[in-house]
Amino acid sequence: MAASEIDHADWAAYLLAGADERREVQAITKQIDALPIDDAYAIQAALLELMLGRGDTLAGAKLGLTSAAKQEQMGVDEPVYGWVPAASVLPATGDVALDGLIHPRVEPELVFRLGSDLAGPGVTVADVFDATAEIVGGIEVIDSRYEAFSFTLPDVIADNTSAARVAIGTDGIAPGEADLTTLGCVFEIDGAVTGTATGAALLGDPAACVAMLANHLGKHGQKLEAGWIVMAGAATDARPLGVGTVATARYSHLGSVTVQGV
Ligand code: 0L1
Ligand code: MG
Repeated sequence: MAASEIDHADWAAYLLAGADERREVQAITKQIDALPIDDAYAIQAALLELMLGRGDTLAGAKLGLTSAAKQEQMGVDEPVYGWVPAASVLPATGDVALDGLIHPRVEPELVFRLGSDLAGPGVTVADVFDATAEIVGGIEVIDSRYEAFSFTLPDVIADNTSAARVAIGTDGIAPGEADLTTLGCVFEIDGAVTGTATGAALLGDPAACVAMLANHLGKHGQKLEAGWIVMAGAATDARPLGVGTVATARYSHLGSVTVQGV
């Protein structure tokens, strides 16, 4: 199939069926000649439309692949963004039911909760601070719908950047209360440290990641909205979440977030 003939709604339904039926699907790029990035985001938008059409609402947006650790783990070299459905948001501590997921992994996230809209172009780090009500820690559960968690950049964009669940911490700080570039995270699986990082691992500054997303969305007439959460991306690589696995992200200034696979 040539790129110009890509049916975005069809591919979105293909990915959603994989998620619904809890089965891996073949990467789109293994089935067509080329998947341009714009088409990949169009599939992602169609996927979101399907989810919202079922009664879900939008809780926010996410960045992915904003750290060297994640880019190296997944073999891709640029950041991506996706959407956070409200049904995917979990409390700071608790169980993650694995019976609805395919091959989940967990990763720590810095999360911005917006108090006012952020509309690009021209959004700066100072604007992000002005628009942010609080910054909290989180753990994202990612779950690629693709076979063996393996994909190219356009594939993962189409698949809403592997978004599946996110547990959001409660010990937030106001912007400016701590230096986000030196804010630390220790990520543990079953009590063993698997990764450590500071906010600077996220393209130098987590707030700059959020500004980048607002500016990118602004080019397409979209904005980050008041009340949304915006995930800046993982600073460490992601780890498998199995039944009984306990994942804890301990943040300086932001308390801890713990999830357990059940
Ligand atoms: O949130 C993320 O970093 C996901 C980006 C997509 C790559 C992946 O599935 O790890
Ligand atoms: Mg993530």
